[in-house]
Amino acid sequence: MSRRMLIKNIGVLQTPIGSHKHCGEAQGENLKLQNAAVLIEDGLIVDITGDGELPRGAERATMMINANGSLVTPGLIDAHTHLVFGGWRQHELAMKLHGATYLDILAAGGGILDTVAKTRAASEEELYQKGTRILDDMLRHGVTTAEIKSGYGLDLETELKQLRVVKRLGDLHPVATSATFLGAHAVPPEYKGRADEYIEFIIETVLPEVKKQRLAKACDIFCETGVFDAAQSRRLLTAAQELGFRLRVHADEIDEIGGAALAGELGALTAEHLIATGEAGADALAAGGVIAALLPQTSFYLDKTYAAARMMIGKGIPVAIASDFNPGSCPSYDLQFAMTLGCLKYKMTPEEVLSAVTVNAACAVGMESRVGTLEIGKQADLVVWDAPDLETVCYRFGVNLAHIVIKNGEKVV
Ligand code: IZC
Ligand code: ZN
Repeated sequence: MSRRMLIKNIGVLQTPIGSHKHCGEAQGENLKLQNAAVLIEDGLIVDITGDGELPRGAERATMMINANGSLVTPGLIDAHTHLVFGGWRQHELAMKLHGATYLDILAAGGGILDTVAKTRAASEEELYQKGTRILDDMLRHGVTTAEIKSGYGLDLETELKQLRVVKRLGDLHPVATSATFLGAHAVPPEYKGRADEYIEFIIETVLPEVKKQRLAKACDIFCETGVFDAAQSRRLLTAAQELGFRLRVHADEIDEIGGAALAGELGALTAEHLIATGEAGADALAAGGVIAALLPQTSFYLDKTYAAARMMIGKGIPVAIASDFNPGSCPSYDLQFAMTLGCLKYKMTPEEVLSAVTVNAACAVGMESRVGTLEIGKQADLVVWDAPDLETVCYRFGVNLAHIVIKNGEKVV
């Protein structure tokens, strides 16, 4: 027998429409249905109605949810996280209070490298259990799909261990995962001062193994001062592209050293951060059809400026907003706070922000045919909010307003 769920008394159902990147004017185009209902069968949306009408077949629903006049949106998609890691880095707070910057801490062997040591030391089971708890809480906050990067192994064994954990989380947890190989996240201690040789090692040894074991669809690199320069990034990304990986780039997080320009030139799927990206870098992104995955909580936590989102939208670049959850530059996976910052700091409208955390984020993880919008035939991933409208979700902060979360047609929160 098929499973049928009816969600009724939806005050407003708000969603972007379509399975494509929303850019320019379309970034802010949302369908809004008042007094709506959604019928779900075997995990898929089979009907959506508005104006108080009920879908045909609603009476045969075996489960009913009364939204009591609340807002319903697609499940949120977090298109940039580093959520599988050992330990935390709370000791960096004191270093920051004494004036050390993110890159100072990394250059002194801490930061990412501190997490690398802790991730190498952690068992696969420990990482899995910790990842599960994090995903449980993300789900409670309305996130139904998450991209997860490796990059805290920086050796063959630990990178594969991290990616196996991502796969197991995706197989067993309600939150769907999309794995990204970020072996070029930092130069490991064994290769100190030999970044070119480390890039060579990744290309020759690690990338082919990740591909063979089908542990990631995308390859990413931290293109940044003191980490990997544009030439090294080009070498790795070109090799990855030849192996069939989609490309993502940590670009211009702190300094504009050519990451965005490279992402545009190579036609990367995404360029992420873009805090320091100027007009020329943005022009390259627009020309390459690259999604800008912006991470406002990181600007907040590093006390930096904010990416020029309005300039990018004006150039027709599709903007996604993600959390960047990681133990250093952003120890928060609160995508609702990122949405608030999207309005306040990027000057994006709530409608543009919704597209940024749903349809454009779905495109950024290559899952746009299944998730990211509420439409007939799409997976039933949605959030019933403890709010009457999207404005409320964007306006309030520091509280979790996700009330009921449905993943694949199952009530999971
Ligand atoms: O662990 O610091 N920026 N990678 C690039 C990060 C932040 C994560 C970290
Ligand atoms: Zn990141």
